[in-house]
Amino acid sequence: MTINDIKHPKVKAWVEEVAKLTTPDSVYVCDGSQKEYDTLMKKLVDAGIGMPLAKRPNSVLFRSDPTDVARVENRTYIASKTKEAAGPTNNWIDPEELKKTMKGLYAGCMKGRTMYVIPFSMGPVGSNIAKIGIEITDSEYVVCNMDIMTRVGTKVLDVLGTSGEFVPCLHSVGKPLAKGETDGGKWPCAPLDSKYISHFPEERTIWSYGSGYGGNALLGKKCFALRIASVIARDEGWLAEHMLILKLTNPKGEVKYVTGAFPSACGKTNLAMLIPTVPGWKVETIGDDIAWMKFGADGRLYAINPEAGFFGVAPGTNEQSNKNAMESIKSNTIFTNCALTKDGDIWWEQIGYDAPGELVDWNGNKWVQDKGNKEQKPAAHPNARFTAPAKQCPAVAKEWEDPKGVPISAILFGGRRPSTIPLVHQSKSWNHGVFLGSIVGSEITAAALDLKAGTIRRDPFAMLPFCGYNMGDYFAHWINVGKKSTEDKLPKIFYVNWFRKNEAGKFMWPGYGENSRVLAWVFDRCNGVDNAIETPIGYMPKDGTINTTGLDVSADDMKKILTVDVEGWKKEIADIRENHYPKFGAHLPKELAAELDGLEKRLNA
Ligand code: O2Y
Ligand code: MN
Repeated sequence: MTINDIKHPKVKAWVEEVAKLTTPDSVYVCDGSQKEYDTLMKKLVDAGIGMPLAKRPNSVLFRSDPTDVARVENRTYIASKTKEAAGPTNNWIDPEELKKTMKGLYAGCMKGRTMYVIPFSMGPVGSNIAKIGIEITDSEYVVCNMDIMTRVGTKVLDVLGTSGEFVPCLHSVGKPLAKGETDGGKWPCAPLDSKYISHFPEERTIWSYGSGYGGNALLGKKCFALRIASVIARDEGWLAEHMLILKLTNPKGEVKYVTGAFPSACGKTNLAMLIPTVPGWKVETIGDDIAWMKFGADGRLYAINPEAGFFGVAPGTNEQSNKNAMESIKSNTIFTNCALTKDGDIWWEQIGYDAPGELVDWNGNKWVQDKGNKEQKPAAHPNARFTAPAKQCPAVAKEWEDPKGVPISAILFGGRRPSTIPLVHQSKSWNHGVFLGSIVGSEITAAALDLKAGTIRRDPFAMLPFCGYNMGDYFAHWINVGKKSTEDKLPKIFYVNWFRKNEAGKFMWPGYGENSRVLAWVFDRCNGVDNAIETPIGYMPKDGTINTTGLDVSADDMKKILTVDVEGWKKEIADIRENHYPKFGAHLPKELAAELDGLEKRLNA
């Protein structure tokens, strides 16, 4: 389609304005068809950027530039009118100054390229929880990924009509081409210090420049569905969260829906696709990363997954850790920064089998596995990814695209916490649950490249990199959401920790499918089963109410991970008081200060 097929005057005017600034060779409006996807993918393959995989039908491997391998948190900006509106946890730049800088970068930046206009819906097209965005990009790789991750094309323009609301999302890889110049088989992007991932919350606009990778470039995901949507949700009274959504069915066939917020690299995708080890229980997937939740007329929160695909971390994904993900990526999948085998398949660390002979690593170099060499660089980048359609997941729930969303019974918070936090505890109330969300923290792993491994980073609600406004005001929004309904209708809130370690540094809980034992306890708790005791930190499992049949955890370890660590919690409180809550100043809701005091009193009683 061409610009003339756009019937929405505001969209058309914006597209024309961007084309004038960025001077592409041509402009193309995406219809979202398979033919279009195939044509663009062929263009990428012909340009030597994408490599078709003989072993996986309709699947292609990409290698990015080594400077463009992950979200760049230190180049991500919330450019609200004031610094205070962005709050203490976001990078802020004055919006006018930032626009001036970026307009300078955008001027002529699409020379030699096609400018693509992608109309996309976050959420089922036409759902009253869904929202529409228009991404302009000069990257065919981005169009193909957006095709998988969102709903793209003519159907979206139809819903938008001539006056519908949309979020403008402008993206360029920041690598114009001179006359006759090509990318020469290299991933186009700009140097690190001219990458900008910018959000203008008051205008509900996104400008991204210089990166072609993941969350920096697929603007429907973290930029729109979390940073901008969290601002819209605050203004409209709903929740846009960094949460998986799963459907849990008990042996009697009763169903409950659960969301879960876990910082990046805590296994959200694995939990969303879990295969229970407890007989008779079933987990199905609604979403693995983002949940938008709105109140229904019945006072319950209903969640949709705004995405249509999975952008999952490849290393560590295998038949044991996530069989459903392995099934989902057998075809029609885009792989980025994985290693390539001689016979045209992908390989990555912990894929479950040794490298089958000589590989080409994510840098494009010959790589032969040397298991004796602990210093050997990985063949796949630690943040290598697969982009796969959600409908290919064998565990996807039949209602995953229900435009009404699914009613949520429980919200889980969690993080990688080697000590203190028990396997599971339930909040005493909504506000106490908001307190638990506000103190979420996680041990840093290698995946967060710009942070020191082994330390705990507080990541409230797992939204630290994704909240589009002042985090103190975000806490207040959660408190206010609780006032819109009653405790019996609001989801119950739990804090889980799969990552407790013993003195020798070994995990005490096996995780993965065994987490279904905790999900079963949560389910029963939501059903009013008498399976908990009240403790100073909240409700915890009564002895014997977590099913341990066939579980390989000693009684001693079980006791340790299900006991209140009073001294550990006292240290936690001191850290929250001294280092965490003061950051939010007057924006910290008084309800959370009261919850902290209450917890301390109960622990000292
Ligand atoms: O590194 C990136 O660009 C992607 S980060 C990501 C991708 C999928 C789901 N979650 C995340 C995250 O960082 O939370
Ligand atoms: Mn995520």
